Amino acid sequence: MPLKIEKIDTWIVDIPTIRPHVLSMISIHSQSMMLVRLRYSDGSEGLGEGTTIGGLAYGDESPEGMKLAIDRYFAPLLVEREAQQPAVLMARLRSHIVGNHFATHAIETALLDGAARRAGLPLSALLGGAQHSRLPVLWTLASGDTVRDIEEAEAMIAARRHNIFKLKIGKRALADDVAHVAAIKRALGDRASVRVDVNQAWDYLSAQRGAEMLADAGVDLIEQPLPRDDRLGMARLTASSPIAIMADEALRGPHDALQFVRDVGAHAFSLKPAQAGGLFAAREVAAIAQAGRIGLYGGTMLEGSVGTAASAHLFATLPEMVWGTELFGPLLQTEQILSHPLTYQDFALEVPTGPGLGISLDWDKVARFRRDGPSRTISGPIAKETT
Ligand code: MUC
Ligand code: MG
Repeated sequence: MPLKIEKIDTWIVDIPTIRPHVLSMISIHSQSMMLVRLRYSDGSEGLGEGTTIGGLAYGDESPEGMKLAIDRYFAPLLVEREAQQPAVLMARLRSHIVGNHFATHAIETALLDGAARRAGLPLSALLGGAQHSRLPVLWTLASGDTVRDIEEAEAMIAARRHNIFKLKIGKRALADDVAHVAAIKRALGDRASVRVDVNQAWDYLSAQRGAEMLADAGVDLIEQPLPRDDRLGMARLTASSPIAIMADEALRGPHDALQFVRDVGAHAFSLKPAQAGGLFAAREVAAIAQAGRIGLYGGTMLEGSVGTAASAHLFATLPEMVWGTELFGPLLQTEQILSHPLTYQDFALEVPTGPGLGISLDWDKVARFRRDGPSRTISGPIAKETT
């Protein structure tokens, strides 16, 4: 009997954050994750996640849009199809669907999770094999308040959870932002690396001034200072900045990565599987970065446990993440929706080792945080909604 996908379920879960998370374009108080589950004809399953930040404030896909795209357009292309080879199904999707990188990533993760679980292997094994069992993880200080941020950083260092911090800036005047960052760096000194993420908020002049001022304050890196389409500005800034410049929002897959290596330049790439269009597309971005001698950093869209585990499996297969990772999404949420939470200790995330993503959802928690009823795909009604 050929293996088939029988059914695809999608849900949105909304989980509150432990405190407001203030970015230049939006402040969030809860995180919304679109979860997808594939059910196969042999009874096996695969899980995936599509998550962004602040609805449509960060990128051009929302959790609601991803759910709709999968229910209405992806599912009919997959259900009842022979499903032994994920690559064949992904090629089918790509020939019918343009863009939709986050939804595509969620489905690809679920296909790979399913295949790896059936093979009894961790997902990293399907991606070539893990070279690392632990990944260094930074923490983002983004309460919007300097004193609170310093207290938070001190608590993280004391608990040996994080000693690299990223500060979200770009919302306030440049001088105020720099004063905030400098106060935090002064308080932490050599005990921590401090970086900033501007999330595209500056113009070129502010970025040029900002880079000088932040270098004087002891900051190590500036992430996406300019609008994502300002390639000329990024090129000039990379050439002149006294500290490292990282591309994030500007990287929407291998073609952007190639252009950066060829024409623009950056000192570092934030590798985000969802932004790239999937784990394999992100691996191509990583390969291009490596060929272009650009340092890698494991980025996040503040995914929950499923998406974070997927990224961890990919990042574990890469030779070196020079700038570490920011796979802390589940810790920003009040609860992890897993039977056994991901392990963070000694400044690192332990890469799950069980079959597939190496995690299992706690269905009671999923039910508690689910926004609406389950979707119904063309294969018929769902027998039991929460299992
Ligand atoms: C981003 O732009 O990098 C990652 C960490 C965080 O606090 O926000 C995200 C998005
Ligand atoms: Mg960023």
